[in-house]
Amino acid sequence: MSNNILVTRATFPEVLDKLRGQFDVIDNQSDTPWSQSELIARLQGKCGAVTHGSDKIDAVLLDACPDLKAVCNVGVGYNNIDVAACTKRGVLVTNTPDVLTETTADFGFALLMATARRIAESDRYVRARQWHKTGVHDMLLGADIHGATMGILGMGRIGQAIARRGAHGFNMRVIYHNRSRLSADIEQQCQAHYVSRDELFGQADHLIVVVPYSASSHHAIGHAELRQMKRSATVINIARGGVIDDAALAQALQDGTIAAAGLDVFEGEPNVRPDLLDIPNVVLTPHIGSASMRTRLAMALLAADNLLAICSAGAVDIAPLTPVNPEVLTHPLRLRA
Ligand code: 8YV
Repeated sequence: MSNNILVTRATFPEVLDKLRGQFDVIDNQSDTPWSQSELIARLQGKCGAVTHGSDKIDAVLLDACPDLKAVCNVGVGYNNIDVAACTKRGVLVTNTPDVLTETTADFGFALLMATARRIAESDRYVRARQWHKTGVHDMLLGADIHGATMGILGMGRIGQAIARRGAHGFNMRVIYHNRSRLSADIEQQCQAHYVSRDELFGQADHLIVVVPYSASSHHAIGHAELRQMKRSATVINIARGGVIDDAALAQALQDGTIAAAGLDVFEGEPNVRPDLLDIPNVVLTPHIGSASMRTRLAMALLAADNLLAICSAGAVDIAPLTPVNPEVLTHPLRLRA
């Protein structure tokens, strides 16, 4: 096995130091985006890669990079990777769950509060020197968080962490919809009640979307779902662009179908629909859900540790910490030699 690896985006010095202890590393500290063909060219002769959401790892790339054995993504989501194609070719995929759960839940809550209480709009108002009279009784009125009904679409680790914040910190009624219902124990810990999709959209005062992106969650929220919601409702997307139909959302915000939205992720990011940029009742952030100093470092170190576990010279047990397709391990003949 070669001892060469690729780190596709800029990362922390301590992550590179750790990797350089074992591998010959090609990095991208200038953070220049690479096209698919540039990525393929740079992956030649590499046994592993630390990848990011912006890297598309598909069958074409895998076939063009026969030495590649491990794809260690920095992120809990991995919809940039064709996992089935990796598994078929014996390529291990890893992600970075757990280390970002609480940080991302904090952010989801922050975005909810900023949206419902119109904080970004208020900031723009003050900066625009429009605040001329104090004590105006109906200035920038928003919606309460405490005591409201929080709807969560997608009840994985991050959804559960948001539910705990809502139920225990803000006395919210928490309802959720998920592919599968949680155990009674976890429902109890989160104080969360399972409801149908229709009930979720119909009852939520604040809807938080935390469902992973896949073909089946594409446009899970579009015109029809938005029309089911209360006119006073807010919608928060910290999952992935494409789970919400952004065009339908923009229209719903403009015509008052819902009250407000907070978006950290977008279809086609970093490009944002121009109409969203001009709508006042939407808070926009540039995909920073996991972006605390400590968590981004922990994510990158976990990706590095996964790569070390898989590709280290002389590794006896190939045991990545957080594999996405561990079935590759149980078919050692399929693991690329
Ligand atoms: C990004 C995320 O991956 O974990 C995920 O799935 O979406 C984020 O944390 C982050 O931008 C790291 O590059």
